[in-house]
This record gives sequence, structure tokens and C-alpha cells, in this order.
Amino acid sequence: MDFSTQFNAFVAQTEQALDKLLPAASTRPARIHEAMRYSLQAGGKRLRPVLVLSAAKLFSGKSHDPLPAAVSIECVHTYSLIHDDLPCMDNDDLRRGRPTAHKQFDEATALLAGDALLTYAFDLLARHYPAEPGFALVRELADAAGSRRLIGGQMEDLLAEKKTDATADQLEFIHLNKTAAMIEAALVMGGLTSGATESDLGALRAFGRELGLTFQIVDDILDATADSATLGKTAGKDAKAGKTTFVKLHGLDGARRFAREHTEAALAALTELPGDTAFLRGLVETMLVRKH
Ligand code: GRG
Repeated sequence: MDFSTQFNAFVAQTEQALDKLLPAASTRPARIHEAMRYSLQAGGKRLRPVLVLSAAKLFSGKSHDPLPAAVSIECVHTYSLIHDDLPCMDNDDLRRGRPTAHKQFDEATALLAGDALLTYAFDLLARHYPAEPGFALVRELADAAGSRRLIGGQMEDLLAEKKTDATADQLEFIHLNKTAAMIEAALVMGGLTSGATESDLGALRAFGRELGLTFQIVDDILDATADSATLGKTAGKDAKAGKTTFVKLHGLDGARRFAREHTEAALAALTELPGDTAFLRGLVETMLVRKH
């Protein structure tokens, strides 16, 4: 199967599982379940679920269905987007090509929908896996989404926004935690569902770190160069806010060079993994040239 056929197959599996595993929109109170589904089923690249499913495929150990884990990390990711768009954070009107949750519903409903998705992610893991690998999955996701990583990255990002001279070190902290943490966790969770060893998990983590940094640098480049219609979210926001980004610190050419270096490092990390890594190789290469 070529790269894009495999990618689309993973996305289709994810969409089906999302629909099956989420509470029905009519579940009382319908408004919260409609809002959860509105944001979760608005499209999105489904990168994190695809990483769970593709990492799970690499190993031949004791295997559990990776789909609940894939859905659970997409729930956490979507909660973080809903909250990030709120007026008290990024105050954005457009997400995944649609009005943001607080514009479509209202602020209180958007806040609750985010809270509910975060909680539901752990419910899914607890319900669908036995203690092993369930505890490890819960721990991995909680760690990636917690105050040292996703939330920590978001906190430093908000603090850095107040000044226009953030350093390269601060920028790295923000991106390693706000972006790369969830990408690493997705890969590790996939590995955990199919019996990866400690050393395999270490290699997945190293790969995820580099992939996450590449992803974020490309995100900064796209924010500076693409339009809102292509991105499905507001373009040019970083420059307008005077925000420190890879592009601001290193210029467009410098940012492109960094993206290539992290791509090389990601490809090198892949050589430590067993199984057929062609799909992950394709993903890294596609990441570098993505348009949204
Ligand atoms: C509110 C705790 C909390 C965290 C918010 C996700 C986030 C942290 C902020 C959104 C802004 C941003 C640029 C985050 C970096 C990670 C990132 C690029 C997220 C967007 O992920 P995509 O592009 O989104 O995979 P889709 O919609 O395709 O799933």
C-alpha cells in the first residue's frame, strides 16, 4: 500500500472509531454531547491517531486494539484546541475550517466540552484495556497532557506572548511541550498497545520529539506564508501578535533549514525501530512539505 492510501485508511478507521466510541449526540444533556462531537468530528488531520495506529503496526508482541487509544489522544488534542481558542487564550473564531466551539455554541459550553473530552479520554482507556497496558497508557497520556508538558508549554507560551523577545531556549521549551509531547505520546501509546519493549518505546519517543519539532517549525512557516482558507484557521496571527516563532528568530530560510535538520534527525531515529518503518518515513517527508 502506498503512503497516502495507508494514511487515508488510518484516518477512515479513526473516523469510524470516533463515531462509535463517543457518546451519541442525543445523550442527555444533548448540548454538551453535540458540542463534543462538533469539535471532534470537524475534520482535522488526525495526525495523533494515525501515529498511534502506525506505531502499533510496527510490533508483533501481545496486541490490543489500538483504536480506543487513538480516539483517546484525539479527544485530549481536541480539548486543547477548544480551550486554546477561547477568548481568555487565543480568542480565535476559526478552527478546522469551522467557527470555533465558543462561537458555534457559547463560552461556557465550549469550556465544558473541552473538560468533558479530557475526562472522556481516560474513561476510554480505563474501559477498553486491561491493567496491562492500561495503566501505562493512562500514565503516558496524563504525563503528556499535564502541567509539565502540554499545559506547561501552553503556560510558557502565554507568558512569552507578553514579551516580544522570547529566547530560543524558551521557544524550544514551548514547542517540545506544547507540540512534541502529544506526538511522542501518540507513538508510545501505539507501541504500548502492541507489546513494544522499553528500548522500542525510547526509540519511538526520540522519533516523536524530532517529528514534533519538524511539525511545529512547519506550522510557524505556514502561519507566515499560507492563507486562512488553506489552513482552516486564522493565518498570520503570530506576526500580528509580535509573537516569537522560529520564523521570527531565524527568518524563513533559517526556519526551513531547521525543519530539514529535524527531519534528518527523525529519519535517523527511525533506524532504531523494528518492523516496516516505510509509512513513518513517508510521514516525516510529507510533514516537511505539508500545506496545512
Ligand atoms: C489549552 C492546555 C491547552 C493547550 C493548548 C493545542 C494548543 C495547546 C494550542 C493550539 C495552538 C498550537 C499552534 C499548538 C501547537 C500544536 C499544534 C500545531 C496544534 C494543532 O494541531 P494540528 O495541526 O491540528 O494537528 P488538527 O486540527 O489538524 O488536528
